[in-house]
Amino acid sequence: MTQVNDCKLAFYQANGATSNAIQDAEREYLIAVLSVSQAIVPMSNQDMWLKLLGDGAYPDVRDAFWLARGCTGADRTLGAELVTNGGFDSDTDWLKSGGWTVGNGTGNSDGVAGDLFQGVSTTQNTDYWLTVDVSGTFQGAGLTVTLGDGDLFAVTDGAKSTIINTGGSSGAIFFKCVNTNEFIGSIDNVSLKEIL
Ligand SMILES: [Ca+2]
Repeated sequence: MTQVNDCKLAFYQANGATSNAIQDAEREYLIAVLSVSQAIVPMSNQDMWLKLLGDGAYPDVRDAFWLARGCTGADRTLGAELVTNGGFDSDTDWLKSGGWTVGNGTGNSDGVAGDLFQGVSTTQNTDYWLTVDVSGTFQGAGLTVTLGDGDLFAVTDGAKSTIINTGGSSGAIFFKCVNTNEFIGSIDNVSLKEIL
């Protein structure tokens, strides 16, 4: 049994996947939000599954973990906010390509392939705590996020928090609809802080 901050590894299975598609993880983990001394009660929430991606279509993907329910940044020591206008209060600060727009207080993708991004002051090979609210429909790789040239995450609906690493580059944070209609929806309340 492995403790991860306030969570436990509660369940593990190899899912018999036959491809390295990003939505088809080769190994899956379930993290239960309880202390070590408590019994483990797995929750029937897809967000609790941690999917370890293979080295197929996304060879630079390492461990893509979405932690939900209780695994928040509150138990971490975090640096200053690095994202400007993470609430999309105005159509400023974010750069857009393809079908991305900023309006109605959110960043919005109409499904045309492209990126929503901004430069952030980060350090190479460093972990950051990313949170974002996501709402929309997903196909293929769905909405993906990158920081520098490091981790790439597939994002699904809901309020998301995760560790993201810059890899060998410092620089921008990207929200991507890589191919047509992979993400149609909106994001809001983007936050990125260094894990100190
Ligand atoms: Ca907003």
